[in-house]
Amino acid sequence: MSILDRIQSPVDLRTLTQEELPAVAAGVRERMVDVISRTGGHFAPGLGVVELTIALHYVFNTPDDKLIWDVGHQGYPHKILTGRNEEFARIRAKGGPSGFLSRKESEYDVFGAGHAATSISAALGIATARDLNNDDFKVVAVIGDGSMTSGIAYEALNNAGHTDRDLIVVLNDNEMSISPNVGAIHKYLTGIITNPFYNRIRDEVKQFLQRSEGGLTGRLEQLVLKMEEGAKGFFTAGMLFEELGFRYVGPIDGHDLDTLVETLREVRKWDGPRLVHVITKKGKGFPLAEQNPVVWHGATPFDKISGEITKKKTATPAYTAAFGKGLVELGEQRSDVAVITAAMPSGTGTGTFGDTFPDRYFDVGIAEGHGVTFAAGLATEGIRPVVAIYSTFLQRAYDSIIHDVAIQKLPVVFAMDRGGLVGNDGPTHMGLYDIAYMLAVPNMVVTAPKDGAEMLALLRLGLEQDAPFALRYPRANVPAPVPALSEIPPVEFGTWEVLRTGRHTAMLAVGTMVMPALEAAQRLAAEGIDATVVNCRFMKPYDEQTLAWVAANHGAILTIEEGSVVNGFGTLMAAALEPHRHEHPIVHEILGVPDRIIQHASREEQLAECGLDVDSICERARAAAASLPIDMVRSTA
Ligand SMILES: Cc1ncc(C[n+]2csc(CCOP(=O)(O)OP(=O)(O)O)c2C)c(N)n1
Repeated sequence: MSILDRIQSPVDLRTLTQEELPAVAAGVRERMVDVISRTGGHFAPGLGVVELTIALHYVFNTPDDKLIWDVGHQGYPHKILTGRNEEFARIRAKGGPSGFLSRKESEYDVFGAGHAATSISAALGIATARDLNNDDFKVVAVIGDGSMTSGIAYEALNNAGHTDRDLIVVLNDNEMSISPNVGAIHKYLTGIITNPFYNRIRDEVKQFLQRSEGGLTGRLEQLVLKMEEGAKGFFTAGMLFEELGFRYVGPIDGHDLDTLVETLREVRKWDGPRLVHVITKKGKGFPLAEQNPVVWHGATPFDKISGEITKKKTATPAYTAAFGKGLVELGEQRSDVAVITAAMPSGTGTGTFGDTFPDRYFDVGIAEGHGVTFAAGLATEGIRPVVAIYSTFLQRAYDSIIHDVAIQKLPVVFAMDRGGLVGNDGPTHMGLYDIAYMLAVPNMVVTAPKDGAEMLALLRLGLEQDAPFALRYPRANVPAPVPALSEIPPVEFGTWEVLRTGRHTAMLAVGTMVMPALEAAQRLAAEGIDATVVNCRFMKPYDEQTLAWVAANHGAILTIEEGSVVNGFGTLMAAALEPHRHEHPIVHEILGVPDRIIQHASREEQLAECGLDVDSICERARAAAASLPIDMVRSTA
C-alpha cells in the first residue's frame, strides 16, 4: 500500500507524523509525473508546490479553513491530496477533473480560477463574510510571484492592509511567470532572496533585539522598545508588504517541510493580515523541468524517463507559430511596429519578435489592461502597436479597449489568439466572447481569417489602418502551410470572399468555420443541396454588397461562428438581413456556441457538442433547406 493510498483526504494527512511527510511529497511527485506524462497538463507549477500544499493541508484544518489557490494551475498536488487521486488519471479529459480548481468539483476548491491574481480579493471577501457571519476559520490565499505583476493583487492588498482582518497570503516565489518574471516588483522580490546585506542585517538586528530584551533599563529600555517596531520594520525584508499593513514573514524555504510546517503553525496563531514569503523551485524533482520551467510549465505527453515528447509532429504549424513568424517579417519591413505581450511570450508566439527586436518588444507582466493602455500611449506617438493577448485574457482589458483605444480611434492591432473553443483548459480559458465584445465597440474593425495566410494578410492590413483593428484566430493548426508574407496577396478592406456559389442555401462562415462549411457544402452537394459558402473575414465592417447578393439569391442562410451565439456575428447578420426580407422570405439559422458554460474536453469534442462540426452543419443546412419550397432547393443541374 503506497502512502498516497492512506490519504483519502487531508484528515488522513493530518494523522501522519511530521517525519512521514517527505514520503508523501515523494508519492505526490511520482503520481504527478506518471499521470501528466500520459495526459499532458500543467506540470512544473504543481511540482514546485508539493511541499507547500502538504504543509498547508497539514497545518490548516481544510476544508473548514479556506485555502484559495491563485490561477489554480498549480493545484494538481492539492487535487491528489483532497480525495481525487484516482480521478486524477483523467485530468482535463472530458468528464475527468478540471485542469484548474472548481467549486463544482470539490469542497476543498473554495474558489475557482484560471485567470491570474484573483486569490487575495476572493480571500478578503471570504474573510469579511466570515466576520459578518461570526464564523471562526482561517483564510489562506496562495499567489505566485508571476501573478503579483497584476494590478488586481495590489488592489486587494491595498484593501486588506488597512483592515485588521484575519487573513493569510502565501506568496509562492519561484522567480518565474510562465516565462521569467518581469518588472520592478520581481526585482524587489529577487532582492529579498539574493541580497546578502538584507539577510545579514536582518539576522543581526534580530539577534541584537533578542539579546537586548531585559538587559536594558529605564529610559534606554523605553527608547529601544519604541525603536524596536520601527527597526524591525526598517530591516524586515518585506518592507513593502509591511508598509501596506501586512505582517511579513520570510523568505522561507518552500521545499523544507519542517520549516514550512513550523512557520505556518506560528502564523496560523496570529491575527490580522500577514504574508508568508515562500521560495520554491518550479519543476522541483523533475530535473528537465527544473532546468527549463518555461517549456515544462504545461506539458504535452512525454516519456517519463527520457523526457522526450511523445506527441506526433503535425503537418502544419499552429496559428500561434505562424503568427509569430509573420510578425517578425513585418517587424523587418516596418521599424514602427512594436509588440506587447502580457506575460505570454511563448504562448502568443511573439517571443521570437522579442528576440529579434528587443527594443520594440514589451512584456508588461500579467497586466492586460495596462498593456492595452500602454499600447494606446505608444500609438499617440506614431508607433504601431500589436497587442497579442489571448481572447480570454483580453476580457480583463475591456475598459482600456473602449476608453483608451476606441474612443480616441487609436491604431492598435489586437491579435486575439485562442479565439473560440480552447479544449482541455475549459471554461475559464474559452475565447467565446471576443466577437460579441469587439462588435459592440465603435471604431473597432473586427476580423477573423480562414487560414494562416489570410491571418498574416489581415495583420499587415490592420497595421495600415488608422483605427483599432481586431484579429482573432484559434487554438488550432493552420489548415494549409503559410507562405512568406511577401508572397501572400493583399486582402481588400471590408470584403468577404465567395468560395463556392450554390443555389438557395448560403453559409456565411467566420474564421475557423469556413473550412468545415466548405466540407459540409461538398457533402450536401452529393445530396442535391447546392450551397454557397462565403468567407466572412470582416465581421465589422461587413461586406454589404456581398450580403445583398446573398440575400437576393438565397432563401436559407446559415451564419456559422466559433463564438457565443449571444450578440455575435449571427445576431449582427439577423439585423442586417432584416431589410432584405421584404423581397422574399429568408430562413436564417444562427450556428454558434450555445449560451452556457462549455466544460473541458478536446476542441473537437467541444465543436461537436456545440453543433459546429461538419455533421452538425450539414444537419442544420438540410433542415433550413427543407423549410424552403422544394423547387427552390433541389438542384437539377
Ligand atoms: C489574466 C491572466 N493572464 C495570463 C494568464 C496565463 N498564465 C497562467 S499561469 C501564468 C504564470 C503565473 O505565474 P505565477 O503566479 O508565478 O505561478 P507559477 O506558474 O510560477 O507557479 C500565466 C501568465 C492567466 N492565467 N491569467
